[in-house]
Amino acid sequence: MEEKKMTDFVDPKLVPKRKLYTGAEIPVLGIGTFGSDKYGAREISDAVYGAVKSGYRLIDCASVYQNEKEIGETLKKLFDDNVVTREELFITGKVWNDMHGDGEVIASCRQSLEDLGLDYLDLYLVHWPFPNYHAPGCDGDSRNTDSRPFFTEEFMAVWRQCESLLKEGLVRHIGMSNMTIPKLEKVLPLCEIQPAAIEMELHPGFQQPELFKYVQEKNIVPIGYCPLGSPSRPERDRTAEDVSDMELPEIVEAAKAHNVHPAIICLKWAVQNGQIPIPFSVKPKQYVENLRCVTEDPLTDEEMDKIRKADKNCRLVKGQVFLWPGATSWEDLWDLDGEIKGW
Ligand code: NAP
Ligand code: SBI
Repeated sequence: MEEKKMTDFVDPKLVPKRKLYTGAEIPVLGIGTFGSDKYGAREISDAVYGAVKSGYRLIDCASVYQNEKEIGETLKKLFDDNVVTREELFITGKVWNDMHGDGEVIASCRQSLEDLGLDYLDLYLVHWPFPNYHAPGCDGDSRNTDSRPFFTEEFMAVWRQCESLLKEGLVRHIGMSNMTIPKLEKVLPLCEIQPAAIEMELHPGFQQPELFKYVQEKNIVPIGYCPLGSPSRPERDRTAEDVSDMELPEIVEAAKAHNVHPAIICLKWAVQNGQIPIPFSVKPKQYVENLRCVTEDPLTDEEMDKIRKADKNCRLVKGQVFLWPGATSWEDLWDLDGEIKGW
């Protein structure tokens, strides 16, 4: 019994929290739920059960992951089994790119709430800042001719719906994902309700230092996706030049020094750097060690500094399937020269 306790459970009270600008608390690490076209809905919802039982309190969901119904069944079981109460969990949802129209954000959020069996979400994000759709599981070359670039007015129409969700009490915080500084400069002054959190790709090989600093200075909490460099990501999100974070010498060296898997170093670095990483795993050994690592044996300042210098500026989720007709490269999505590309 004692050994089971040691290996399978991390006391959630020992997991540090961060405060959102409302004063609400969010755990410094959560579990992702995107199966990368490799893991099915049932496998993921079972992992959510195991993860919450192990001490996780933050769950990163999205309608496009196509598993909210199964996760809803899991949540019901967790509540029925008295593992956790709704108020102890922090659940994020996201509106997908094909639901940006008039009333569609509200309809999509209501659908997610119904599927998840909840009456509110803790955080609701605009998944991508443009209304481009491609079918789940499509390949990297697929393009939708109806795709559109970012327009401030169109984004703000989406955001107004998020604001109304918050005013209605269906969500407690709202936020954005896959933003850039030029886009934030356009929209933040127009927000009646500021984003509480922004989800962005963050891992040792892609640290986005300018965007990260910008977001922190605005008192917005940065949630880091692909914190381990997403080793199981779909083929469409792979190129020959991509770095493998867990093989970076600085990560491997620290892993040896701490006698842990390189994944653990990526997560310790993320949390000590002020991010909220949301690593995915369906494997109990992995997801338990991922959570436990934030409660013990921190990296030294010297290790943190070495990892900071190991940044390769290597974006993994390039988003090329969202390109609009006339766009030339996935780089057009990310405003690299400070300008928002469009028609
Ligand atoms: P990730 O968390 O960086 O990588 C997940 C993979 O890492 C797992 O599938 C597993 O590979 C491996 N792993 C996990 N823990 C490990 C450990 N302790 N030791 C060794 N390997 C370990 O990448 P991700 O799933 O792409 O991203 C995480 C979450 O971020 C997603 O699930 C999703 O919720 C969110 N996300 C959001 C956006 C957005 O646009 N907002 C985009 C991407 C992702 P194996 O399965 O092969 O063991
Ligand atoms: C999907 F289900 C389909 C496409 C897709 O592309 C970019 C990466 C992403 C996302 O937006 N959020 C993820 O977790 N993965 C994704 C997911």
